[in-house]
Parts: sequence; C-alpha cells; structure tokens
Amino acid sequence: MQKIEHIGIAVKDLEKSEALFSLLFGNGPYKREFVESQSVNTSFFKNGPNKIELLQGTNQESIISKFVEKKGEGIHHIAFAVVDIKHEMKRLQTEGFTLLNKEPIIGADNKLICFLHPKSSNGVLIELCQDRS
Ligand code: CMX
Repeated sequence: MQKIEHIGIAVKDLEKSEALFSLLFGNGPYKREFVESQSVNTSFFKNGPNKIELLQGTNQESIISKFVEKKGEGIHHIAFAVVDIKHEMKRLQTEGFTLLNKEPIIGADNKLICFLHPKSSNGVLIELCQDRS
C-alpha cells in the first residue's frame, strides 16, 4: 500500500462544487469523467501533490446519490495507490478485510480499483488504485 492517491468527496451538484473547489484551490479541475461502472460523474483537482475527486451520482440508484441522501455531502472515500492490486486484494482479504469486488474493476482516471467495506476498516471506505498505463 502506497501514498494516498486521492480523496473522494460526494456532492449534490457537480457544477456548483467545481466552482467552489476552484475558488478553494485557485485552480479549476484538470479532468471530468463519467464512470459508467459506478454511475457517477467525476471531476478531478490537483492541489500541490494532492488529488481530490468530486463525485455526483448520475441517477437515484447511484451509490453516491444514496450516500448524499442518507449522510449529506462530504468525504466519501480515501483511495490508496498500490503497485499490484491483485496481490494487495489477496493480502487484505487474508488479513480479514472485506473486499467489495472479487476482481479489480475499471475506475476513473485510468485506474484498476477495488473497494474495502467500511465496516471492516473502522467506518472508512477505502479504495485501492493501480495505474493502468
Ligand atoms: N463511508 C463510510 N461508511 C459508509 C459509506 C462510506 N462511503 N457508505 C456507506 N457507509 C456505511 C453506512 O453508514 C451504513 O452504516 P450503518 O449500518 O452503521 O448505518 C453501512 O455502510 C451500509 O450503508 P448503506 O447506506 O446501507 O449502503 P450499502 O450497504 O448499500 O453500500 C457500500 C455501502 C460501502 C457497500 C457501497 O457504498 C459500495 O459498494 N461502495 C463501493 C463503490 C463506491 O463507493 N462507488 C462510488 C465511488 C466511485 C468512484 O470513486 O469512482
């Protein structure tokens, strides 16, 4: 497990939040992406070495829409970079963490990803990210 790759923030209105975070960082997003597998529209910001992903659900059934409905806007997950996602998935499963994906899936920003259930990690939704390029 390596550095924090990004922090995901669930929002209601991506355009409004893009404007807000652009003011916060003094920079606009460097990328917008629709992630079909997750039913989300995303917007990525870089601030120094840090990366922030804003997420808005694309329909009512989206995990992000449900999260915002239940808990309100805010930090949704912390993603960690990994070199070999399959190896990390095996290791973490052996250590007792609950994996939400049996196999890595394709996520935003050209990554292979896997989530750990927050109930197995002290209430924090953790994402593993491996570069695809
Ligand atoms: N962080 C911490 N806890 C969370 C959470 C989150 N992001 N989302 C849900 N929970 C908690 C809830 O508070 C709830 O806890 P209680 O039982 O104590 O109330 C419990 O998990 C179950 O929550 P739920 O609302 O019933 O939601 P589900 O069980 O249907 O789904 C989860 C929860 C984690 C399995 C689901 O969100 C998931 O599969 N996440 C992984 C995929 C994902 O998050 N995709 C969106 C991001 C995509 C991207 O980054 O591109």
